[in-house]
Amino acid sequence: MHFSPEQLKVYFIAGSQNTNHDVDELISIVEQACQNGITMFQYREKDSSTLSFEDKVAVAQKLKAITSQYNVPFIIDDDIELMRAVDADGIHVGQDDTKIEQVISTCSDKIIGLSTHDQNEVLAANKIDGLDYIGIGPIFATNSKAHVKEAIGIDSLVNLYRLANHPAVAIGGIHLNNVKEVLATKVDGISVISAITKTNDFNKTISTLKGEL
Ligand code: 3NM
Repeated sequence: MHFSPEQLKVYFIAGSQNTNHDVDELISIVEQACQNGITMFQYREKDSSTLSFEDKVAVAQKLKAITSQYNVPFIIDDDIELMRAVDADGIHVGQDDTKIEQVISTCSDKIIGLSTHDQNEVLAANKIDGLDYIGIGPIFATNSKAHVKEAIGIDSLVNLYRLANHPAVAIGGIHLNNVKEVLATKVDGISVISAITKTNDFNKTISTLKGEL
């Protein structure tokens, strides 16, 4: 699938560790998120996840069947083999994951994203050809990720986004009560786990993350 920065607007991330290891719940949430207007989805099976590679392939196939019905790009977190097994639309890596150079050289046909947290990482990302977007975060404190870095806050987001020469999503601790401050920075998109996995009103949550409410 061709990448466009518009796809970053509401970028939902989840894996079974975010739904109490309940895969059916994960699939149901992704379907409702797609129905209510997410613009990108990342399958991130990590941290306390207990799924085997075969389990992940089976879940990813189901998730991809859903996202493709809604034309939502399907991205895999840090697993080139899984990405290839399900022919996902893209791959996202962090600084301590598979090296971005390896991802670029082997996945040039895919959407490619990289997480960044500070000025050095953004400046290094600027030099990477073939990178489609970066994540900047964590903006606020979050419990959704193991070994998460310290929150950087809105002012650092503004500075890092200004330095960046790739489209960027803000991530980490973004909820309905603070999303307006993040949207005011004019960053290309908002990326969330718990704002969507824990919502009981998908339409309101996703519309608010888009800045429509
Ligand atoms: N990456 P929530 S923060 C997956 O800073 C992830 O790179 C981060 O979850 C980073 O929206 C994060 O529930 C967790 O805070 C985001």
